[in-house]
Amino acid sequence: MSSNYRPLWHELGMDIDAHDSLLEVLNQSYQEIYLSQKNRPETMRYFDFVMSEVHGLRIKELMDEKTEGRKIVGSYCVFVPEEIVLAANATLVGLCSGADFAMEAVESLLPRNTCALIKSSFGFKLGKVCPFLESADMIVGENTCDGKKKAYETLGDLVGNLYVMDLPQVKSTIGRELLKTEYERFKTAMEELTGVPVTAESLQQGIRTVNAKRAALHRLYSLRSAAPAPISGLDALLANQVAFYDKPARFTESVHKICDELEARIAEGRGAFPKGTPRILVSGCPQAVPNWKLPHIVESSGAVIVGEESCVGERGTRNLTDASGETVSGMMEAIVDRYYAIDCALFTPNPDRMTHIREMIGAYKADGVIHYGLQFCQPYIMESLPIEKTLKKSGIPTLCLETDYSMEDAGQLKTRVEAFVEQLK
Ligand code: BJ8
Repeated sequence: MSSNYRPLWHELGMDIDAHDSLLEVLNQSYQEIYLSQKNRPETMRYFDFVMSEVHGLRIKELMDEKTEGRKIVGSYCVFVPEEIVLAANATLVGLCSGADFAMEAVESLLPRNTCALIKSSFGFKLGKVCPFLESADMIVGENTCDGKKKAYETLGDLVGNLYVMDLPQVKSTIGRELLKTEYERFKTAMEELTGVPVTAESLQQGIRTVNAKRAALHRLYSLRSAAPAPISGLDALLANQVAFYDKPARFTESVHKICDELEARIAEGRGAFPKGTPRILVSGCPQAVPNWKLPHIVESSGAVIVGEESCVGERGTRNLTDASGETVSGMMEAIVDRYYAIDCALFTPNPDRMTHIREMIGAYKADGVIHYGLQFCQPYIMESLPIEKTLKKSGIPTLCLETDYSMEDAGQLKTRVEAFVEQLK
């Protein structure tokens, strides 16, 4: 990463030394995990470039957008509708929450037994090391799990521009009504932030842009059903992660380029791993940049990941929004329908998630499932128990893992994953 961007980081009020040390760790782990992979598609080079410029060129682009009068909106959850953000002439970026930082300071504000994802979002703020967070004109939090809900009360004091969106917990007529009301309120908040009214034309364009991005990812997912798998789970996860902060149109084009290459690989019978490598579906908590711990362990233990049932994966992207509406209210209904279908474990009950896991096992010819739970994440860990029971009853090997962002348990996890992979062979 070039240090040419130091003046920019200064301008954003970041802690340059702390940021340097974070980047060093990030670069090192990217080198070790990503650049050491064999049989990578050539087209992944674009994503290597994006990663090397994640706090550089991309931030420069966002700052240029701000100079031109566009607003930047940061979010922590896939319930924040990008279509509305784009329609109001703003840019949505996902906020970093995939690495531990400033943990001592974090634990003076949050209980120790808070999940790593929430702690990470606090650590990046307290350490002043996330240029996305620092450049955002509005940060959107959402009332999902209890941890996030209560943590936003404290985060609000730290960031000053936090907007909290309420979300339903039960899928019912009242639940849908609540989501609709909240999305209307969010649309108004976006219009106030940017001074740009959402029109039928801009909303339709927003829907089309986001649909195109998701459709490109769908194409990528479907190619992973080939045997041998043409791309590693690590690389596919990276594409899912980059989707949260790259320019939508450029991202879409880059994913299609990977897909073109993967189609050629499939035609030649070439894979990222040899034929017969056990195929694993990962299901559970989101894996945000730079959390590559589990896929690295799995793919260095003789297996390949063929799908992610996760918000950084298919839970976040699988549905498109109906773009056929002609009025703002008609398209807002379509947006509500699209997001209301997300099967996050915050919902009770949440049967759609089990159905989706089964569909993915079939579609990607998975030999087994690893349930990935972040320590102290009650919603996903609670759901992992019935999921494990149901899958095992159907004869699908399942391994439930609970971990955090530290590497302390890496050896122990690797032993368990290796034993699981042996079982699949
Ligand atoms: S839609 S999964 S992105 S809420 S890991 S903070 S649940 S204790 S991240 Fe999520 Fe939106 Fe749902 Fe997706 Fe809480 Fe669990 Fe931590 Fe979590």
